[in-house]
Amino acid sequence: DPIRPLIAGNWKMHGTGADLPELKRIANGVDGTKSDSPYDAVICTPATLIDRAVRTVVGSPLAIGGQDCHHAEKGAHTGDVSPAMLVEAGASYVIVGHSERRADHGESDADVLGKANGAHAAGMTAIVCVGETREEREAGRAEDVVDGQLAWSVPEDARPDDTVIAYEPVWAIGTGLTPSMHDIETMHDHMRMQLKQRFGSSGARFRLLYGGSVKPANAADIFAISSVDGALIGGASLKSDDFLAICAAM
Ligand code: G2H
Repeated sequence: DPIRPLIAGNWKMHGTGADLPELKRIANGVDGTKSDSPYDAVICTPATLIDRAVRTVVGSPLAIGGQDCHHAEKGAHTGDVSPAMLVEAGASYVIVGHSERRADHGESDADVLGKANGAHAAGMTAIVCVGETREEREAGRAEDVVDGQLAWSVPEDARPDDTVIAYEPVWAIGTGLTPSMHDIETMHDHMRMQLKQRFGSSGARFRLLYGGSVKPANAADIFAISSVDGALIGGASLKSDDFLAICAAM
């Protein structure tokens, strides 16, 4: 069977009640019904919006996710949100290890691993982000860096139905810069090989998303790469016209 693509939006720290009509337009425009749409789609909103977002998109094929979670189910962790809390709010996916969290909050691979495990324990699909910085790429270390992140932040018992990998080169995020199609293909092929080595035949089934300045103008080229199984979209997921144009390119 072909891998079912996933188109994931990451609203980052954008999104209040005023954005729910835009979310509704996304939900209405995403193809098909849950059973026959040609791809899965999710928008990861701020935690404060999840409950209302879920109620806004109910009945549509669009899922709602979170952007981060704590690893534990509950406890004395002021300001944190647990995986179980996201699930209760209605999230079915959660992004973990986004480079903005790795950078802004000093999250290590071990932290990300814990969050992915917590997400799994709560029944969510974890979208685990990996990707090199510009300095690492220029030093010829991009594949080594991504290998390390995959090895140490993807759980040992990860499965293709509970774990998605998003390759987001840090220098392509929100900058308008994208790697060449050849560079994306090379990295995705490399990640696929690593996952097969580690997980055997199931390694061939994980969804590998590309993220970093995906927009309507480049989506078709990116989706044409056979080892790309979807996208993680930041800025262009905030506008229904852009997000739906990217979906239409799948
Ligand atoms: C990368 C991406 C979404 P953008 O962070 O995760 O954001 O599409 O704005 O580069």
